[in-house]
Amino acid sequence: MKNEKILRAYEDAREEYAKLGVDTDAALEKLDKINISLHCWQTDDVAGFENPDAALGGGLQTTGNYPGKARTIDQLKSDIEKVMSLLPGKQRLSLHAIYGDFKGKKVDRDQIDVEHFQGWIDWALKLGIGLDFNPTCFSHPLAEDGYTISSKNEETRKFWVEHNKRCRKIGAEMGKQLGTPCVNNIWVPDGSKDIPVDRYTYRELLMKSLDEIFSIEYPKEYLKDSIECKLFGLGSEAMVVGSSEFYIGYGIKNNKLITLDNGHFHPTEQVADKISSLLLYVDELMLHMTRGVRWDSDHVVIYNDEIQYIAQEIVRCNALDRVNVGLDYFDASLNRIGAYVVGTRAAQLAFLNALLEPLAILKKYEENNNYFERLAMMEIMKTKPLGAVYNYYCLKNNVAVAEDYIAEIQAYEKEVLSKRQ
Ligand code: RNT
Ligand code: ZN
Repeated sequence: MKNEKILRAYEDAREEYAKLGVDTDAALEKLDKINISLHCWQTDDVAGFENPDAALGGGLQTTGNYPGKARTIDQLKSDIEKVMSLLPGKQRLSLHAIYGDFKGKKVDRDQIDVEHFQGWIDWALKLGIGLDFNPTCFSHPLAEDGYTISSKNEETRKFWVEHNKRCRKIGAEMGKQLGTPCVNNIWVPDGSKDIPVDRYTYRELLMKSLDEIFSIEYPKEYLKDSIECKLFGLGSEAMVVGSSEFYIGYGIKNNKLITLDNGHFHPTEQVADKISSLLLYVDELMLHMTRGVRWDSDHVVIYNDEIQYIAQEIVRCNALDRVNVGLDYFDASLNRIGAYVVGTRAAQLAFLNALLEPLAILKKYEENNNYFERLAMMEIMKTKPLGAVYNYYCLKNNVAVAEDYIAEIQAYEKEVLSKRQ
């Protein structure tokens, strides 16, 4: 797209929004502060570097066999750098514990330490980005029976507690060295395929393990602890130990961040509606933005209603500084760089859309019971020139505008991805 055209379109858009009392420049400034955390695991279908050919466990499933996935740390770094070069604004990277630099040695999960992630920290420092972290409580022989930190086998439970403790230590070190707190997000697959009779003991064990894991305190400027619930997974259809009620209870009692993955609820449940309630009880939230198609399928995020409602709710609650935004999906059936760029841009669009809402007008309508007017204005906003504002944001950030990024990704595929074995 021609630069003058983009600028002209932006000028028109700015005027149009200004008529409704909305300042587009201010909205872009706020958007710029949302550093979306890119999940490293879309680069390689959640394989990691312990053994890239190991089977994915924990009820997670990638489908597809698109060529070019990252098989080494250098490839992953190169892919993420490419992704970031195609995105306006600044991002973070969220690593899973299996993505350490193990130098070809077998380092079991209860043995990992900062040294295995120092290379990542150095790289992040060079790029000027923050890192987030995730214990990997799946794809491991000791997770095969479906239970990790809620296991009734004491040895197994202890193993996973140790893994989680080490992850917090690593996360805190990332936060310390990088000068931006690392969100360490705990998600465990623990659950039962068929109807259990003793849910209570498993949940009691989960609570006990979390207490042990969190027994060491780290400064908030280094580490933020987050816990992620799930309704069901493949092989845990009848019960997930870490349910929504469990983690909301635990999170409120212990002031932990609650992670809301919008693929982890009943399909008709609106995750957006949970935000205002949780924000009254915990300091911060973490988002795993994803797209479930009929189930928790983790399709690439698109600019759909669900994502828009979530972003709107956060902005309407004036809580941008209390919500850590991350992505979580893994589609192996398409160019993985493209998957990141499409998904991250969709999330950015959702936040921009939310920031361009004429909130003062809408609130006034609501307070005066002008419900037709409120509904009409929300409908009218749907066809406002949001794209023109986002294009301008891309131009300002020197990244490909609109469809121009498609060709850039195709070129990277030709030059880099297609040459990988
Ligand atoms: C699984 C959770 C979890 C994982 C990642 C890989 O259902 O969403 O966040 O996707 O840890
Ligand atoms: Zn998730």
